[in-house]
Amino acid sequence: MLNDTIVAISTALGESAIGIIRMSGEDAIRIANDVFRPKSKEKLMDFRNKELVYGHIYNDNKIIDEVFAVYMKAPFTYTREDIVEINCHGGIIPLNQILKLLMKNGARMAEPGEFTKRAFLSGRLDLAQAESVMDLISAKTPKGFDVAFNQLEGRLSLKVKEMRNEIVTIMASIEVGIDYPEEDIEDVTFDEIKNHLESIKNKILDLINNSQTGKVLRDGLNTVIVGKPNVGKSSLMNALLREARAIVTDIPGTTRDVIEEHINIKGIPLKIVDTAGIRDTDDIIEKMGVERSKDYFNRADLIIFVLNAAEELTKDDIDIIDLIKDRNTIVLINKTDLPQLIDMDVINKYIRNDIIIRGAITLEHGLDQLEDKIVEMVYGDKIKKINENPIISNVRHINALEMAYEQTMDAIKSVENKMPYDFIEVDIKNIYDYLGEISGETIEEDVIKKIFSNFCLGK
Ligand SMILES: Nc1nc2c(ncn2[C@@H]2O[C@H](COP(=O)(O)OP(=O)(O)OP(=O)(O)O)[C@@H](O)[C@H]2O)c(=O)[nH]1
Ligand SMILES: [Mg+2]
Repeated sequence: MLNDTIVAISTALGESAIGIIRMSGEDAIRIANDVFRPKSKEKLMDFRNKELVYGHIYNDNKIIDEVFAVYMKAPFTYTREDIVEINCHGGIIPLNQILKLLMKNGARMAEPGEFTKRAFLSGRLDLAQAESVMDLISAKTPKGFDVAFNQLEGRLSLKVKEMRNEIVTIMASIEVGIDYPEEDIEDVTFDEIKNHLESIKNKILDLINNSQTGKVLRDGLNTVIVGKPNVGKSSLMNALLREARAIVTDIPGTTRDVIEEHINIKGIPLKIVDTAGIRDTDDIIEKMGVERSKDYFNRADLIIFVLNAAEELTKDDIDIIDLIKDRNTIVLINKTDLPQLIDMDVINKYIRNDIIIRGAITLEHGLDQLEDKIVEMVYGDKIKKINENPIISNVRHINALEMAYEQTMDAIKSVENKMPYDFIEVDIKNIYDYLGEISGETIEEDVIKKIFSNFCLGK
């Protein structure tokens, strides 16, 4: 199917000033010459490569629209094929009429992602880069866009290529071992292989560690505010949102249901959830709220646990402390503007000092520190490493890296146990293949199909 000429509307349908129709393939220029009449010369192909040309689209002798057309000659185009783009008026009628006309003249309607798929199949982009195109388009935050853009530029691909080259080197050492078994080079070779494998293992691990950040930058950090009733959870939600979203009263048990909102804190997208205060209660509605709180709590990436400084710790607090023990948590000790009754000695017994923030949310005290803490939680001490390494957010890439990591551990074990060379070689070949899945060098046809079918039409 690679030889036919495909066409699609590449801009969003609606009422916009301009809409773009893109056509790619051998017949693109022939079809364009049939329907487009430039104002100043005979045909589109009489103009310079990539020159924007003014004229009209004709169906037989009837003008359909006034447009600009551009001819991009292969091979220096997105698909590496001849491409013609037509900029027409952005309404549904002109776009659809021109699309139909081009199809009548021999173009086929493109499948979703087919332009990018051709870019991949022609070697213009590798698979990771092709996938980033979609992430670029669907990015919801500037940081998410940056991550995708870096990937399009090929930073991940380069890293994968480096590792695969290193594996080729290891394979060469193994071949030496296999080819000259009688020589006394065994120990040297084993050491050498192990060093290389360790280095690869660390590189893969760095990438995997960054992927958590990548996921957050793409989907938002799932943050849940918990605490017993009346400690100031809804007040915190409102303060972070900078609007009075949740109802705040001095009656414990005010929030009965969960409230979700999306916010951006210092460049990090958060999905923030205010929950019903967790306590033992007989009120049936409140009880349901408490159950839902626990549900959200279990799925959170980050928990903000709020305590009231103006009260002694209660059993409800201790119960929650128990729940958050192994979780990613920030503890806000709120209402520090009131006389303090909370016993810090007890708190310090249960909670690490570096995750505690003190403040008075109604006075906006501590809000800034809390926001900084959230940023720190996301980037952690990885800030430097993140800059050195590409951030990965694509689940398929993360899975491939995790498989490659497992295989590397297996290979290291085999080397340590001085297993036969051909045995070790199998593990190492697997690492090579899993890494190759990221760039698309070792991947099944149907996986590729599935990836591109998730694209939008016209991309
Ligand atoms: N003095 C003082 N009062 C505060 C502070 N933060 C919240 N409050 C008050 O505490 C009361 C309860 O606040 P909420 O934000 O409704 O508490 P909540 O944790 O959402 O309570 P539930 O929804 O019942 O679980 C309100 O009267 C707030 O004005 C603070 O920092 N200082
Ligand atoms: Mg509330």
